[in-house]
Formats: sequence, C-alpha cells, structure tokens
Amino acid sequence: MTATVSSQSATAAGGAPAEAGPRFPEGFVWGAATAAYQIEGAAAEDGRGPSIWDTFSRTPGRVVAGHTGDIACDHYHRYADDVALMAELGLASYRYSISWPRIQPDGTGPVNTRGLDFYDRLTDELLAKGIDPVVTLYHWDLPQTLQDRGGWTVRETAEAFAEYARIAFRRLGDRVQTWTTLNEPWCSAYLGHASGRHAPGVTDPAAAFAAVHHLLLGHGLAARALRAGGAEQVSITLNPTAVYPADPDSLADVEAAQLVDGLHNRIFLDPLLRGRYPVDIIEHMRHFTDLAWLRDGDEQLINAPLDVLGVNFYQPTYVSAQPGAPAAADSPGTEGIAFRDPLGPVTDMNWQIEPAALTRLLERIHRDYHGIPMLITENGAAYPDGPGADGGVHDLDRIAYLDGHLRACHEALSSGVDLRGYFVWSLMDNFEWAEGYAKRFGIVHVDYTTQTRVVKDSARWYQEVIRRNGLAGRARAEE
Ligand code: IFM
Repeated sequence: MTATVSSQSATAAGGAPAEAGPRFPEGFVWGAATAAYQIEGAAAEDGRGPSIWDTFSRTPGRVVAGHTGDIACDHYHRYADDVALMAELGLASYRYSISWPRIQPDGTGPVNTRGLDFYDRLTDELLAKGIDPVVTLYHWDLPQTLQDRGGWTVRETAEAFAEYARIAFRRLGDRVQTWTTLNEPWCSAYLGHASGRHAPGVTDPAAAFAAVHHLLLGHGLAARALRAGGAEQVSITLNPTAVYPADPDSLADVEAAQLVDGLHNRIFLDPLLRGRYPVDIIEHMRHFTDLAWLRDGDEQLINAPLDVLGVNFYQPTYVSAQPGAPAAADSPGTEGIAFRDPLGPVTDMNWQIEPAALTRLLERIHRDYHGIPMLITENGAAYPDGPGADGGVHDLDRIAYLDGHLRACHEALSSGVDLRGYFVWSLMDNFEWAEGYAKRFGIVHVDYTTQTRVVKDSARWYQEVIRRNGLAGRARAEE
C-alpha cells in the first residue's frame, strides 16, 4: 500500500493566501517510543532477574557518573500516569519494549508471571485510552545468565530468544498486533562487542560478527514463532544510516562508502529481505572470522517474511579512504577508512543534523528492497534542556529537528515510499545508555529527583502535528 500525500493550501483569516504545510496520509500512525531498561526502574522488583545492563552500569567507568537504570523514570510504578500523558498528547500508538529478564529471569526456563502481569497492565491501560501498543521484544537487556553462557556470540541465545518470544506472545498476542523482534541489532553487535561502549562491553571484531549473525538468527526464529502463534504484523527495527563519500568525486571515497554501507546496512538488510548476506561483506568478514557460525539454512530462517521494517534514524555518515587508519571503534572491519567529524549543526550527542539524509535513506531502502513498508520507529534529538523561570521547557531546537525530519518523511512519501508512521524518540527523558541521564531526548522532561514530568514545548508542538495530521506552513517571503 502506498498512501497518497498532499500539501494543502489554505486561506488565512484575512483572505490572503497562506501556505499550508505538508499533510500526511490518512491513517499515518503517530507515536512515541521508549525502552524497558531506559524508563522502567524497579530493577529488582517482582522477580526480575539481572540483565547485562545491570552488570555493565554497575561496572565502574562504563556509564557516565555511575548512573544505572535501577530507578530510571520509575515508569514501572507510574505507567498509568504516563499513559494518561500519552493520551493527552493524542498519540495513536506507543512503542515500548519488554524486559526479557522480567519474563524469564534466567533467560531460559521458568516464566515469571509477575513480570508478564506488568505488561498486561500496561497494554490494557493503553488500549483503554485508545492507544495502539507496538511491542519490541529485545531492546538490549539480555538476561545476564545468557551472557554468562556466551550471549549473542552463541547460537543457544538465538534459540532461547524464540522461546521468550513465544511466551510473550502467548500472554499479549490477543491485544498486541505489531511485534518487533529486535531493536537496532547493529548496536547490540558492534557497540556491545566491538567498541565495548555498550553492554556486555566486549572488544573483539570476531565476536561482533558472530553476534550479528545470532541476533539475525534469533530474529528469524522468533519471527516464525510469532507468525505461528498468529501475530498480525511482524517487524524488526534497524538503525540504517545514509552513507556518503566525503568526496563524491574520489573513487577511493566511494569505495569506502560502499564498504561502510555493507557493514552497517546491507549486512542486516540483505539477509532479512533478500535471504543472502552480501557477497562482498561475507568475503570481508573472512579477515576476522572463519564464519563457523553460518550454517546451511540460516539465511532462509533470517529471511522470514516481514510485514514492516522499523527504521531508526538520527544522523548520516560521511567517510573517506585513509590508508593505514585503524578501524573505527564502533565499526569493525573499517580499517583504512576515516569517519568524518560532523559538519554544521549538531545535537547534544554531537550528531550531525541532516534531514535530507533521511529522505535519501528511505528512498534507497524502498528501491533496493522491494518497496518494503516502513515505520520510523525512532527519530529525535538530545538537547540539554530543562524548565526555565516560568516552569516551561522551551525546546525550540528539538522542534526544529523534528519538523525537519518530518518534512523529510513527507518528501519520501511524495516520491512513493511506503511509510506508515512515525514514532518520536523519546516520549520522555530517560537513561541514555553509556551517557546515563546526561542526555535528554524526551518531549517530556523528567526530574529524576522528584520524578516530576513537565511537558516540553516540543510535545505540545507534536500534539498539534498529530491533531492536524501534518505540519504548519513555512512563513512565506514577502513578495
Ligand atoms: O536511546 C537510544 C535508543 O535506546 C535506541 N536508539 C537510539 C536512542 C538514542 O541514542
């Protein structure tokens, strides 16, 4: 299904023609996203077992200021108020993740029904307020017991993941239509196993590639289990990036961009949507691993039918050839390539702001992967904002970021991309992984001492976008 889009014109009160902004297709889904470990807190409550992020955040030096997700936004206890806030903002959908160690404290074996009860309550609360739940099964909080047995570097974890998916679906499948298996396996594999900036903190390229494969295999096995259980929509969320050669006229830079695209994007997209790892990337990985983990039939399992692809987008990537350069810490296999520092405006994460890169990325995925329907499952910006003297949070820079990226989505829709919806990251400020609470992505501000929520101006702006199913017109230059 490709929706039609419009850019309506309107007449201003005084009768003068006013430029109206882009409108989104009817049924375009407006949502917000969060993840379990980043907001729930209640880390040791109701039988939850430890995850790799509990271990990692307790390890000195891993997370800014020693922050942990022990309390986070206390959403575990405040979920009803948070859902009321979502309803007030007019969200049609809410993307949350389930904490595997709440459901199976050891990753396999006994099911902790009190953990399932929490997601039952949350789901019912959402539905009672007319908000459609979109569930992610894995947003990085692997049960520590599974890590102790090898984590994502071993096949057993992929098999355990399918069983966990079955358990979660059995409990919530009567109310949740959209099931996302993994969030950003690139991060789990590369940040977790190459640079070690994320849990479990491993620094070994071979382990990173093994993790890529077992995450994808886990997705394939879980997707089958979900489908067999009757799931209506099965998806996975990736964080693909638009990769550009720093100098488009340099053949060496173009080749560097192709390799980075392969290691970042095609290594996931090709097996998922074409049933084969890209040949150039298989050959490249042989420099680091014997690929013993790749068994006959695995690629077919990974190629389980997908109803929708989740796309998380924040920033583009620019690379150039630089003979002799070591691999970038987060990107194993990129020896001889330099990643350019951001140019122009950046967010508080030092991430380059370039909305046009999102349009280009969506168009490229649409073109190369059979027009797969997509959802923007995350997009947003961190800024160091907080309540001012009047008590409000006037986050104009975040509004500008979101506005620009929504226009980029509209552009993609206009060129025929099958984009079904947009989820802002994030509903509220939360635990930003290795950055702890130092980076604020929320459209709702959280005071971590009092747990007070303050609706930022960006949330009010988003509320208005949702209400009109579109963006405001841009001021017209005087003629
Ligand atoms: O906070 C994260 C989220 O958990 C996954 N995607 C990127 C966000 C911002 O870093």
